[in-house]
Formats: sequence, structure tokens, C-alpha cells
Amino acid sequence: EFLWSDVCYLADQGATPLSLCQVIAARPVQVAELANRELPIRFAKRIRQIEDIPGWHESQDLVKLRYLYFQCFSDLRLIDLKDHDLHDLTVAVTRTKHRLSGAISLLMEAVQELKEKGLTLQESFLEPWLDRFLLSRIGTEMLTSHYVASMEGSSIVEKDCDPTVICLRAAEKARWLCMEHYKRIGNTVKINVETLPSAGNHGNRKGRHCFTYVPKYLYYMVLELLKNSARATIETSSSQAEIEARPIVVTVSANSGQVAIRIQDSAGGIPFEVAERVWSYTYSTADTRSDVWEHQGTPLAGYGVGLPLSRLYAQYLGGSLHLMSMPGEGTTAFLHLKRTLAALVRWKGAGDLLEITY
Ligand code: W6P
Repeated sequence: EFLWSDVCYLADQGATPLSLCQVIAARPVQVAELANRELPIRFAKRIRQIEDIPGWHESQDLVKLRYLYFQCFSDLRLIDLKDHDLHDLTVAVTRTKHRLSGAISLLMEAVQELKEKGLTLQESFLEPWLDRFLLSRIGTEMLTSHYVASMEGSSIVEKDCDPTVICLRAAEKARWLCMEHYKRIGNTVKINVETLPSAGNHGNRKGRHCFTYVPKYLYYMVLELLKNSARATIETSSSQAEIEARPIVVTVSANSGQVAIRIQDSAGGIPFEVAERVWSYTYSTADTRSDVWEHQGTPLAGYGVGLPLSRLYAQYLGGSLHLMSMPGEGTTAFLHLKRTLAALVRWKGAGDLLEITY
């Protein structure tokens, strides 16, 4: 019907690049206008992107995912924003947020399904396809979350985000996940969180390294890294005593420009053959059924979408994520984050990632 031709029309429209700062700094009414204008364009582009996968209509999951995006698209397109009454838009955006909450798990199942069917999807096609899709998913999720939060008078961004506190919370959760997952053998890891004092006056108040950030994304990234370290530690140990002799060490440091989080395990390192696989969506060894937005991920799942998605989050917010392996010793993850989102505007390299253009 007419909405489908509308999809075609909007998919061809250029999405206006939004900088994160622009979104964060906007007043609720402006956020509403942005959401109302930009979300349909971005959803139309996602629909088109799904159609770019050869044989997409043979995958139940992709058909479902495409229809989800179409429903979100339709809801938003049927809104009339005149009179500045935001109620209908708020209902639609909230519904959209819920509708798409399982989008990534659905997508990863689709990828699994396509692989099992032996559909010869070139990796060189699929990996960048997934990067693009997930990056845009981060962008629209950010916009919908921010819209909903700003209607409630709050924000997804915290001005006083304490990375140490986030690490402690993630550590607690990782230990809990271990206990759940290895219930029968009663294993859990030891995680030490240390905060380095910074030279100069950057650790405000009691040496804490507070900065402006989106806490739920930081939590997601740290938890993902801890899950990997914890799983490796437990699976390469033969007793609880051995596990406790190999604690995971989390170190938080900062200067005026950045916050760094280092996560070190002593699980023997990443074998050479595996090193490339950890960043790959398609080589994932474990089931990826998980709702990444709700953090209900499969406990300690293997190299699924978690690591590549964490790296996308880090990059999206102007930072980076690297893994270093010492063979026979262990793995160290380095998470570098921009200290102020304001600095992002000036950071030229961020252009492609920062702009929620997809
Ligand atoms: C390992 C494998 C891995 C992946 C990601 C992060 C940490 C670790 N540790 O042994």
C-alpha cells in the first residue's frame, strides 16, 4: 500500500547527520522534531538494507525483522505533529523502542540460520553489513531512548558518571552470572577493581574519575569484557583455589582528556587461531540469543555479538576497544573513552561514527 512506496521514497532521502551533542543538548520539543523526522528515514534505510541480503525472503527471521522495522516506520509516519501535541509521538516512539528491543538477537539468529542453510554469504559482505546495521541500531536506539528519557524529564547521559562505580557494578553482575552458569561446580571468579589516582586535578572529589557518559553503554562494554575473562579463567582452571589465585584485575585511570579501563585476566591468552574470530560476528561459537539492550545476555556466552558490539559502542562514543594477548599468560582488554562528550564535536576522526546518519 501507500506506506510501502513511502518507504522507497524515504529510503532515498538523505538522513540528516545528527551529532550526539546536538541530540543531547536539544530541548524536548526539538528532540521530538528530530525523532519524528529522522527515525522514519533511518528505518526505511534499514528495510532497504535487509533487502540487500541475497535470499532475505527465505529467512523467517529476516522477514520478521523487516516487518518489525516496517511497523515502526508506519507508526511514526501516521503521526501528525501539529498543535505541538507530543502525546501520540511519545506513544509511537515508546512502542518503537519496545518493538526493536529484540532486533539484534533476531538478526543474529537470522545470520546463524543463513549460515546453517549453507547460503554462501560472503564474509566480506556480511561483516561490514552487520557493522553498518548495528551502528545504525545504536544510533536509533540512542535517539529513541533519549527521546523517551527527555519526555520523562531525565536523560540517558550522566554528567557525573563514575567509571569505577560502573566497573564495580559490572563485576558484581559478572560474578553473579558465573555463579548461575557454573552452579553445579560452584565456581566464581575474583575481580579486583582498582582506581589509579591521576596526576593533576582530574580525579575530582576523592580521586574519582567522573565524566560525562552514557552509563548503560559503559556498563554493557565492561560486563561483556568481564564475562569473556571470567569464562576463560574458569574454563582454564582446575579448582576454585586456582581460580582465586588468578583474579581478574580491573584498573581505571584518567587524565583531562580520557578515561581508560584495563581488564586483565590470567587465563592463558587468546590462541592465534582464535584471535581473529573474537571480532567476527559470523564465526561466533556460541548461541547469541540475547537481548543486548536489556543486558539479559546468555550468561558467559562465547564470542557472539558482544565483543564486536562493544567495540562499536566504544567507537560510536569516540573511544576504542583493543585486546592484547600474552601467550601462556593472559589477555588484557583496553577500553579508552573520551572524557567529555563535548570533546567529541571537535574530534574530526569521529565524523562517520558520530553522525547518526544511517
Ligand atoms: C580470554 C579470551 C578473551 C576475549 C575477550 C576478553 C578477554 C578474554 N580472555 O581468554
